[in-house]
Formats: sequence, structure tokens, C-alpha cells
Amino acid sequence: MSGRLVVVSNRVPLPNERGPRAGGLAVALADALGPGSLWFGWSGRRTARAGATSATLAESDGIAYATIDLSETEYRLFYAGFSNRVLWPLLHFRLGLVQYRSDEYHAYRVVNRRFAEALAPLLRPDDLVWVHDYHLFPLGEELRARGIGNRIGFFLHTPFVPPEVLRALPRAEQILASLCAYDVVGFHTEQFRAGFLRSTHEILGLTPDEGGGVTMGGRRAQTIVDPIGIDAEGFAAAAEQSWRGSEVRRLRASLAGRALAIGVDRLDYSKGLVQRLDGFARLLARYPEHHQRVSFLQVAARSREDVSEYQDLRIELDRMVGDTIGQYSQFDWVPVRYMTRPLRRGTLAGFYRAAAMGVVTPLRDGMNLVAKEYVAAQNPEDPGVLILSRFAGAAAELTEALIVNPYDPEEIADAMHSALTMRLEERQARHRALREQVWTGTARRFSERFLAALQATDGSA
Ligand code: GDG
Repeated sequence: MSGRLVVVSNRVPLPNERGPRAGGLAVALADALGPGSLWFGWSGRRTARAGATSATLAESDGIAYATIDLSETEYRLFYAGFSNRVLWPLLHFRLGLVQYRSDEYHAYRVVNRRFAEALAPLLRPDDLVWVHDYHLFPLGEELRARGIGNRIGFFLHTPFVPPEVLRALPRAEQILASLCAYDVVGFHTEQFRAGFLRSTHEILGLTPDEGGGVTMGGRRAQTIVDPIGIDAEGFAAAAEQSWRGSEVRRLRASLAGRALAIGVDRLDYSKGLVQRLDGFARLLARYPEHHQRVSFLQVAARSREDVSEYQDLRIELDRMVGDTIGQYSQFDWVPVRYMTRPLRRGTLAGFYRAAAMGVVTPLRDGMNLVAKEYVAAQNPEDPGVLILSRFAGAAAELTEALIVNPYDPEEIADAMHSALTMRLEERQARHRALREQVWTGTARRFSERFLAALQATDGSA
């Protein structure tokens, strides 16, 4: 690859930050960034007044980090506001949760402008710029306005919606037009790309060309489907190592021979946690043979706690977990274990391996990396069973999972019963097929495919 890779994401996890993080983007990009590359974005710091326009620089393992701070007001309006109270619910088909305010949209544009002002002076002419996710839709357009002619690509980690849904967004036209300023726009699935192309057609009047590109103002944006993956080999090795460690030993001792079911998610309403817990309660109601035989561990790392819908969800989950525990526990068996503190990544890998069933039932998800991690962590000789929502991007690839409608707790309960009673040969056969998928579509493959597509564009068109 000629030229330096410059990755831009809303939040840059700085090398000196401590503690485990829950979030798919940071995990996947850690695999993509090599020595010589630059990672640009928000530091995670909030200041009383608007920050400086120049970035703060740091370096670690040959990777340069350039960050800016956000003011409290910018954080509230741009991040908690337009990004997470409008775009996030909209892109997850939750129109009822969208709360649009024009001052928040304005702040969203201003912060993207500030990102562009701080990034532009750091760019070299042959850098490949790769922008990530919905917080930064307008960044490419802002960079172009500052005369940046580099190849700039954009990848969306969430789903993309069809025009019927997108039209609910008061600024849909501007957002769509700003995406056309990129050279490449990538999505996890064909369905998301089709939603984008239909939207640009119906809302902007652009007709896609045969190669899947759209041209606006003389600039062509190539769309691609590029499903994200994980470092399968590395994750499998971490799971095996952790399996022998003290935390997995303690977990298994605490199970006393019972089966473990596991769910791991950011505490987010898109992840279907309410329906999932309901599904588990129905398993216990419909199939009493599982009483005393299974424990469900749900790790739901707290996320976006200053958005009120997330606080409401937490209260709801506390209540549901309490109900199920109260109703079904016996003095020596608690059916649900629930924690909102994140686990270390290695520990998580070992816990997946210890689990006879992985439950991944988002109501909508761009991809869902937990599904892939669960598969990678299994022992191929005695693998667990993956239950997967049909509305996760991962369902397009992981077709040998037990695919469920996440809105139907009874279907989830039945799938859990099937998973817990599945014969070894069927578990092995399903796992072989899933493993093949996870080992083929890795994080490395994801970034190679994206950067090859970006490199192949003629940039200054
Ligand atoms: C977005 C899209 C898309 C979770 N809890 C803990 C923990 N995690 C890690 C998981 C996984 C990551 O966080 C979550 O990734 P997901 O893909 O499941 O979901 P989002 O955060 O919503 O990510 C998603 C992704 O971007 C990538 O494009 O797949 O659809 O929404 O890696 O393991 N990690 C640790 N402790 C935890 O408690 N260490």
C-alpha cells in the first residue's frame, strides 16, 4: 500500500487508557492499524469551554495518535444528542426513540467541521483516509471544503435503513449528500448497501451506475459490501489460554456441572436484552427439566449512561433479572447471573469457551462481533451452540447458527431448549461451518478489502 493509513473515528482509545472497553469498532480497528499509521479523533476528554482546533499528538508502538477534546456542550449536543438520540435509533429502525433538535444537528455539523480543521493540517498528499461511523457522516465533505483531494473512504458500522425510514430524519438530504463526498462508502451487508442506493435514488434523485457507484457534483462514490470480522486465530488462542486460567476455573467450579449460557453486549436497547431475558424465563417456564441444570450469565457493560433511554433500560433489566431470580431460584441455584461491569477481554474469551450456548439476539445490529467471538472461542471437539438474531448483520454469514426472531421470546426459549439438548454430531457440524466463515472473514480481510477498494478509486475525480 502506498501512502500512510489515517483512520478517523469519533473516539480514539489512547494507548495509556486502562481497563477493558466494550465496543466493536475499537476492537476491530486495533487489528487494522499497523506501525506508521495515524489514528485521529476525540480523546474522550470533556472540557468546560470549546477546545483548541489543533490536535494533541502521542505515539505508541509506531502508531501516531492525534486527538482533540470536546467541550461539555459539544458532547451533550453532538454526541449524546444528534449522534445517539437521532442517528443511532434511526439507523436501528427505532423511529419512536428519535428526538430531533435543530441545535443538536447544528452542533453535529460544527464538531465535524472542527474535526476537519484539526485533521487537514496533519494530512500528507498520498495518505489514505478512512473515516468510521455515523458520528462523522459529514467529515469527508468538510475535508473536501478545505481542499483535501486525498482518497477518503467511509465505513458504516451500524445498519443502513431504507428510504421509507430515512425520510423521517429532518436532515436526510444533507446527510446523504455528505456521504457522496467520499470515494468509497462501505457497509456490512448487501441489504444495507441497497438501502443506501435506494435512498440516494429516491431522496437525491441519483441513479446508481453499473459498478455500484453514485455520482454527485462530478465526484463518484463507490459503494462496497465489506463485512467486518475478528482476529479469529488470536481470539481462539486467547480462549484456550484463558480456559486454563483461574477465572474460568472459578466460573466452572461455581457452576457445579451445570451448563452455562452466555450473553455479552453493551447495555443498549438495540441488543434485545429485555426479550432475551424474557426468552430465558420462558425456557424455565416451558421446560422445567432445565431447572438446576443451566445458568445464564449476561454481561451487559454500561454504555451511554447520560442518554435517558439507556438509564430506563437499565432499570427495566434490573427489574426483570430480579423477577426471574425471585421466581425460579432455589437455595443452591440462581438461574441468571447479571453484571454491568466489563470483563477483561481474555477472561471473556475463556467464558465463551465455557458456555454451552451463546445467545446473541439484537433487535438490529450492523454486524455483531460477539457472535463471531463466541464461534472462535469454542473447542471444536465439543462446541457450544450459537443462537443468533436474524436482524444482526452476522446472520447473513453465520447461517448455521440457530437463527431466531429476537422479538419472539417463545422462539428464543425453543431455540435455547434445542441448543441445550443438541447432539454432539450436530453441534460439531454446525460449528465447522460457522468456524469456516469466521476464519475466512477476519478483521484483517475486512480492512484489506476496504483499503484495496479505496486505493482502486482515482481519488481526485
Ligand atoms: C458496533 C455495531 C458492529 C462487550 N462487553 C465486553 C466487551 N465487549 C466487546 C465484545 C465485542 C464488542 O465489545 C462489541 O461489539 P459488537 O459488534 O457486538 O457491538 P457494538 O459495540 O454495538 O459495535 C456492531 C461493530 O460496531 C463493528 O462494526 O458489529 O453491529 O453496533 O468485541 O467482545 N469486551 C470486554 N469486556 C466486556 O464486558 N473486554
